[in-house]
Amino acid sequence: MGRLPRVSTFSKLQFSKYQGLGNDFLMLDGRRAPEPDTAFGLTADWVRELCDRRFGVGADGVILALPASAGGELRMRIFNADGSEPEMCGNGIRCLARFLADIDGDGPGRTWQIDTLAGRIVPQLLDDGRIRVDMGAPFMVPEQVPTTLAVGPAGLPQGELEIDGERFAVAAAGMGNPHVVIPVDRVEEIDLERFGTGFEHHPAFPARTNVHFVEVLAPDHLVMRVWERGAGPTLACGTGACATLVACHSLGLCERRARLDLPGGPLQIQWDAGSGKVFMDGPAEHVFDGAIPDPAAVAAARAQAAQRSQLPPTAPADPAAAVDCAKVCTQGCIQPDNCPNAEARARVEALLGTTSLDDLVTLATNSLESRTRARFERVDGPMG
Ligand code: ZDP
Repeated sequence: MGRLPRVSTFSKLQFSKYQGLGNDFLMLDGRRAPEPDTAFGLTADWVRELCDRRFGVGADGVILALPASAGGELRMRIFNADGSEPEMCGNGIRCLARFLADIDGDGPGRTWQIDTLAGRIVPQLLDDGRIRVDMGAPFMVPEQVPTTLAVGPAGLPQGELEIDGERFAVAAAGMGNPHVVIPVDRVEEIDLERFGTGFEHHPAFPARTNVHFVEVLAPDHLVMRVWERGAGPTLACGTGACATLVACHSLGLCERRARLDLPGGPLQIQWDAGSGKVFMDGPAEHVFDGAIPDPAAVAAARAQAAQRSQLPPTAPADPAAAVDCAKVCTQGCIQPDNCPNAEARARVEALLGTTSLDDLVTLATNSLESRTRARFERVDGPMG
């Protein structure tokens, strides 16, 4: 895993970090992105680098706010820490609502019509600062989860699965993304590392799955532990909490409205009998703002570097042969395959290609200021 390149070398990409019950995300605002589908030049590799908690910024995922794609106000794309792109995310869409409210200065009552791969999702800012999300109706038809488990007596995909020699009675439901729910007597006794990945990659789930062990404390109070598809153990999963309530109510284990305790804190979930929709209430908090090197600029420079490393070693530069680009290459480089200044030119092109005029001016001003300061210090000794 490569190190993230220095921000100062490339133009910057502003991001903000938000978390919902410790499920944390890097938010990028691309609502005015000219090319939404390639906005930010994000690749799976780049998402993995960013989300790495030691070599990167660290997060469970990356969320993009983009122009609408299906008649909504905007579109949300989410990427898991492993670079995969799931259909929906519950804690993430609450973080997105809080992020937009913070940027645009929205207050309680504000709702957003958000297009996602799981359809239209509608978060609303509540008076107490939490966010209520209309998560839509759950998916309980095997193909829609997707799962190969057949619909059982409880009206949703059910069955027995064996993981690492242990048999578990499970149920499955979708919230646009897949979830397997495993009722157990005591969640804290479950070896998540041993069983989590086994369920995530079980053939009964062709698109992999999120995994939730749940213990019923009371008809309106459940406690769960989460192993997420593409992220591993997390402190909370909003779509998972919704799927867990739907599964547990269908199995007759809880009411249609319950508090779900996750390692990161509680969510209030309600499965409305009339509309068939699931509603989730929970917090979302800003953590910090930062800047990362613009992936497009880094990719361009890395491609250049890779290209250069393939070039046959150039004859040692003959100073006599040194070319003054400014004078000679006015109509473009005269020896593009062997230009002694290729490195500098590539960096300038990358910088010019991805830096706004304002940023360029700031850069120039800063460097002029620091050079002037240095000159004065050389002449008169350090400034008091
Ligand atoms: O479906 C998946 O691959 C999930 N890992 C997506 C992220 C879900 C999330 N944790 C949530 O809260 O629903 C953001």
